[in-house]
Amino acid sequence: MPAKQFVISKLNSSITQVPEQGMTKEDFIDDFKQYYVHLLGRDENCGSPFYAGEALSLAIRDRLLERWKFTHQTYKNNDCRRGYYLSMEFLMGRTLSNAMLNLGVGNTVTQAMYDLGIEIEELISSEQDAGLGNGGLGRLAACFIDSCATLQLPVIGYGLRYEYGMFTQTIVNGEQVEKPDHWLRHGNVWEIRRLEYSHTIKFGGHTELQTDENDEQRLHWIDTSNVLAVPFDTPVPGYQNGTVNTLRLWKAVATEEFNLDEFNAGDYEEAVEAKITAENITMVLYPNDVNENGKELRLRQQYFLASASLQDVLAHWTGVHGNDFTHFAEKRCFQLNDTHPSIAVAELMRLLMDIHGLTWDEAWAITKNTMAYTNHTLLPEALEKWPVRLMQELLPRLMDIIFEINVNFITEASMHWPGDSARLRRMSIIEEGDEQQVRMAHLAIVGSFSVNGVAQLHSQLLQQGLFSDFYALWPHKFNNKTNGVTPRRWLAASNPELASLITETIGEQWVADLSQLKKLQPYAEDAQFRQRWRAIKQAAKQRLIDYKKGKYSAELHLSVDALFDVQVKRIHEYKRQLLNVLHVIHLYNCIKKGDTENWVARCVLIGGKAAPGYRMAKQTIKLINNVARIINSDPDVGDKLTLLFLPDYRVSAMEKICPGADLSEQISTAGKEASGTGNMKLMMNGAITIGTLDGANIEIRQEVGDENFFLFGLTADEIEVKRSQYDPIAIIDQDEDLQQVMHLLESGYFNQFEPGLFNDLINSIKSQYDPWMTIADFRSFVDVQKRVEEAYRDKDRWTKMSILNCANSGKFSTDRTIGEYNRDIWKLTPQPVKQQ
Ligand code: 26Q
Repeated sequence: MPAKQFVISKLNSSITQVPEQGMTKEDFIDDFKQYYVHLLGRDENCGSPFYAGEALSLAIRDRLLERWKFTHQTYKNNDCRRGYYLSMEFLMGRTLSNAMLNLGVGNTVTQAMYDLGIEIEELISSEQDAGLGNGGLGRLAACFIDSCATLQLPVIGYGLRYEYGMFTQTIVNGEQVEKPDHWLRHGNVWEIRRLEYSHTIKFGGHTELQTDENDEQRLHWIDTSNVLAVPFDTPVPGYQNGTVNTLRLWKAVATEEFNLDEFNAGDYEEAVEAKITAENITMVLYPNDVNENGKELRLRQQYFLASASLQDVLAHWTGVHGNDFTHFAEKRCFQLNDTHPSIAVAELMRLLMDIHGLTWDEAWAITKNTMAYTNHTLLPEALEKWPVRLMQELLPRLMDIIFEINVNFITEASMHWPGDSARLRRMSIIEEGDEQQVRMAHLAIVGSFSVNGVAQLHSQLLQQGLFSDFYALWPHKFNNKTNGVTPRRWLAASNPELASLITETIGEQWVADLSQLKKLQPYAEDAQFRQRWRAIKQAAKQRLIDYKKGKYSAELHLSVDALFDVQVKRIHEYKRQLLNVLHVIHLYNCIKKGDTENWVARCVLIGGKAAPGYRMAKQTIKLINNVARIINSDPDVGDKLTLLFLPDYRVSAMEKICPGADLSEQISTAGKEASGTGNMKLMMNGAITIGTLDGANIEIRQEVGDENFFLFGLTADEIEVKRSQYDPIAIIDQDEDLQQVMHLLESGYFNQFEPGLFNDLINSIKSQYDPWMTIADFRSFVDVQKRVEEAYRDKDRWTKMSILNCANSGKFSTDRTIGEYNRDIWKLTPQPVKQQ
């Protein structure tokens, strides 16, 4: 902080009163030219849409900044209760088209660019995706902050500004090859660096009791290596409501450029080492991979996020209320996106006690009344643990605090279950064993007032299984919040043709109140409406074909009349892309046998990234590509069947895929997919789900009705009952179709020049210990796929189902989800902002 505050006294409050920005076509043309020519120094011969995109983005950003300032002012004036969404991932995708939509200037700006001879779509697609997330959890965070702004809730998103986001996937000889995603290479016009709100983050060192000036003993964390957290803010506009919230991402910067003494002594490597170590913290997003569990750099990232964000919130608090924390818990709350930021529980304790002088009891009362935790997984192997030894080295003060939290917790639990040491051992935050570990989920549960799962089944399974002891102790903490997706990006912006038809039919309110889509239901019976619906779907399929053909020069048999069968998501064994491949091989086998009566042409699209260290997932990609090569080049197949692997699946790819999907594959082993959100995007765009009773599929089926959903497979209960007698070999023996599929696979038909390549995959599904029980669901999957074909042959019936899926997708808006978070957990008051 500078000694003397800088104030422009004559400008005073009017410093922020800049001339009002016009919203007409001419205003956008003027501003565009100004930025393009004067700021970016480009002219008509630039040759790349990138700078035109930047110029337009800057013009749009100006309009957001105005509203941002007013929103800020409103929150400040009302001294309202606020929420903070802490997440290691925000998978934002592109910003421009979403910003235009939410500002309500889409048509004006499109026309303005058109007048300049520019196709807006070219500018939109020249923007880099902000891929700061792996998949569902990261995209959920992005959809959540969109809905918070739309509902006018005072919520800030806190995350990390990774220099490198999710890697870019290329396919070489059928295999995934990762390329670093240097998304900031050309700068990022949407972010604003705010050096003045930087904070210092400590690592290492040790703790020491010291006597302060009041003769009180205080613990000090000293001899630390420090790193600076510098915030970069991105505006988050609500849907046409004047609200603009903030996404604040932290970048790690060395506290000093480098050690001058060492530099002068000629020891350059030593001199820059500290800088490199510090700045590595926000260098790269970690892939979602159990092999990455326990890596020190990941813990540094987590603590860096938690500490910077909490210091930021506390600095803002003391700026208004001084050191009086009496009402803090009434005014502030934190939502932890999985356990990734859960070290925040201990960090808030540390800051309140060591920096702000509160007692343990005062600090604990605040912590456990302000933290709320969301769980996103049922896979026990995915639960985060950190070796105590590592924590002691890297975060000694926090480890002390965690031990003390645990002692208090175990004392409380043992009063509930006296003498039940087995249970207490199970529940302890510290796992005993060869190496002591901190169980982050337990820390999050003990330190929170709310624990939620992300779909009904998931929340129920958490209470009955993974967290049953905690549920028995604190049933009131547990609740469900079924996920959603934002209809602005996933319908209004990505599928403008369908959006227009919907608006023409039921009015425009659905965009901010998705339950209105129900009004489409009667139109399923209207032949003329169905025809328009179908034409839009066909056109979207054609665009998808054009897009793909542009990417692959290969001669592909792609027709809009084929059933577009889509499975896009991270590649993981539990998501069972393998089951999909088994079905494709089965269809191929039918064609080869001439068993093609009533054939329905099908185009199977599979996309997704495998974590770089996940062998089975990478082999699955290779298998898909090998099978695709054989099928797509077999003259017997023609246009009956096409299999395509879509490389580099990401947010902007899904925006193109969604509108053109007919069938949505949601085929995880029941009880393993916490919720799923791709299922919701596809449903909203009129795709019909083929799915197991897993995650949010169950609620999708409930909403749309059994007759508009293709259900197959064992239930979560049946899976667990069957597991002990699971005998995939016997199942194969009794199923001729499956035998033939396995024969093709095992004979090396798809890897003639790569013998043995798929042995691990084959062995895994044939093993009686296959946790994902793929073979168990084969027959039921193939049978229901036949019913899919039957339905697809009847165009009217299919179109009705498609309309009904969209019409009943209202529940899956994040506006509903966030409304529930707010009603049950955050309890924030919406803050209307004076519209400009
Ligand atoms: C853990 C340790 C080390 C490095 C990385 C990680 C890591 C990173 C990301 C672990 C998990 C994730 C992401 C998980 C995720 O996306 N889960 C999905 O969350 C969605 C939103 O709730 C659900 O719909 C999906 O069912 C769930 O799989």
